[in-house]
Amino acid sequence: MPALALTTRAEGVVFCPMGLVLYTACQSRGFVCEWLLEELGTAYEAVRLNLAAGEAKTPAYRSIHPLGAVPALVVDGIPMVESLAICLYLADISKAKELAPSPTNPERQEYLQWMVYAVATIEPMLSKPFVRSLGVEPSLRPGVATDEERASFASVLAPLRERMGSGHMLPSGFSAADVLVASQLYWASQVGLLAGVEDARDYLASMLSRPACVKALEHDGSQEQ
Ligand SMILES: N[C@@H](CCC(=O)N[C@@H](CS)C(=O)NCC(=O)O)C(=O)O
Repeated sequence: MPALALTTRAEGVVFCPMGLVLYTACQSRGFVCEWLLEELGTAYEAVRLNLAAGEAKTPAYRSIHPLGAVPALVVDGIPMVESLAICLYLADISKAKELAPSPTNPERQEYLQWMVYAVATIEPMLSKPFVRSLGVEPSLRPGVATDEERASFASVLAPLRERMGSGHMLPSGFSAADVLVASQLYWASQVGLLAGVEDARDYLASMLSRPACVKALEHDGSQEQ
């Protein structure tokens, strides 16, 4: 397969090398994929697109992500999109790190459940306060969520509280499910949705202190949009 050509703001044309290439943008869903890549400890290239400047809407990038959105992952020249699919894929190839239970492991069911729960059930609860927060000065964003939104958010977290209290989403310990759930909690904390949910805040603080997460967060804020 021929190498894909991409135009980026910084360098003009970039040819994707073989291996893992993550197309992302600062403060985007690409963060969760980058955190997982850091947990994997594998070599990867991150291409940071400036969404506001339209860098994701070029024909070249649309050959990777047809909607011109991030994230996208190119694996040995083959592109894939959707953050959840990318995370499921990365966790499955992380044999050495065991970030996902194998298909025959009894924990696989709960693992898949929390992976999907993070994106399909928790994430939609963030969207309204998040969109509202975009027009608000950063220091005031924690005040953006309404009482009703906070109460609804606490109710979708209720099934996770026992697991959060134990430190991990799976009984056996850290997995990609923690990365997915904690990423949603991280975004929720920015708009005040974790006010009063102490166990979620404690769990989030412990996840954010992981070296891989610290590194991904540094990258996530490394460029102004
Ligand atoms: N369901 C997709 C959503 C992708 C998405 O909407 N990404 C945003 C950034 S977080 C984006 O690229 N927005 C720019 C656009 O859609 O034009 C996923 O999880 O990957």
